[in-house]
Amino acid sequence: MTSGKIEEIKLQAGKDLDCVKSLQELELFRIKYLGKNGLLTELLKSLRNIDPSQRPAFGQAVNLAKKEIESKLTEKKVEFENQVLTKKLSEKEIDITLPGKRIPRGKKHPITVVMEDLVKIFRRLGFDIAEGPDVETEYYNFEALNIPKYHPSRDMWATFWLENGLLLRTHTSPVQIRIMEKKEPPLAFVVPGRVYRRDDDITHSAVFHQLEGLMVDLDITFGNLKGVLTAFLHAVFGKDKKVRFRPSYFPFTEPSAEVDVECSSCNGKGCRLCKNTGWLEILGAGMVDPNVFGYVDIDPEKYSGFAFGLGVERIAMIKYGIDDIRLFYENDLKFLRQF
Ligand code: FA5
Repeated sequence: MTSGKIEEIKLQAGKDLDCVKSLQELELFRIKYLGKNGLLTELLKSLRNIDPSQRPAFGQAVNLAKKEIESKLTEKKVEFENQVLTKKLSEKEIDITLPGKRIPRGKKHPITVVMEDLVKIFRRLGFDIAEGPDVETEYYNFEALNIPKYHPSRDMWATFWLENGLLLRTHTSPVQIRIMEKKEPPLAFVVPGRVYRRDDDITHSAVFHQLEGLMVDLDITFGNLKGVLTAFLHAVFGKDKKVRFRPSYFPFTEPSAEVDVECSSCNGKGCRLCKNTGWLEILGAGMVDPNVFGYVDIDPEKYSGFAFGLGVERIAMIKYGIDDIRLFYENDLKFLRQF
């Protein structure tokens, strides 16, 4: 095997390439010279039969020839592709006077809109905004809220547990603790946020939003709680919508209450959505339990406070007359465009 053979192949390749008339023929050319069993590939394979002292020089010469042929092939390919494109463009006229395609503009999700409206109402009532993490510790989500380990009330929140004792917060109440740890009364905060529970039916979603509220100061009473929440409910639903406060239980508030609004689907007559009660529960509330103040070093003899946690999806359902909470999260554009 000599370098003469390489020159011979290069010469032949040059002639062959001149005769190539299309991209398909170019592919056949590539296979003939550079393919798995192509002429140059075969030459490289024959290296093992050559005198070892001549191998490096021969190998280099074959690789050089390969590169030359490859670069000519690429040139030719670009030439053919340009020809094809020019032909296509000349056949198909583009009417540049036609109007362009309109790209639809995105909008805020209805839950974002409702959340922003609710926060605005509380801003007007003098509340500040705070936020906390979605991944919480057991301490903030339960313990410091007066829910010790193995306390049956932990079952009120079907929890998604993570590793190392962490969890996805089941409510925005842990942020109450984070605020009170850092700040001294007087306090008035709302906390918008996403929360997580192992729940799934027409009024319960596994991921949903709450707006937590906390007010702590001297002489705060249940009357203040009722006054603030009534002002809020009037601002959201108007003065005519029926609402009711009813006694309830939360480990971190005493006394506790829940607030229901007349069902939007049946106007209080009773239906599948309100489980025939005529009411939809929108929030839990109460006076901060003195035990909770104990965890954050606030003197319960001096200060008192109220807290509440409202379900943003529930309020959106009542406002817009939606009878299945899961519709908010199916990403059906036909549904979402209505807002
Ligand atoms: C709580 O989460 C308490 N942290 C609320 C609270 C805060 C009470 C401060 C006292 C003081 P509850 O589990 O009831 O409470 O949830 C509050 C509201 O969230 C409910 O009234 C309801 O409107 C909404 N909610 C509860 N679970 C779901 C769910 N799976 N999907 C959608 N909304 C829900």
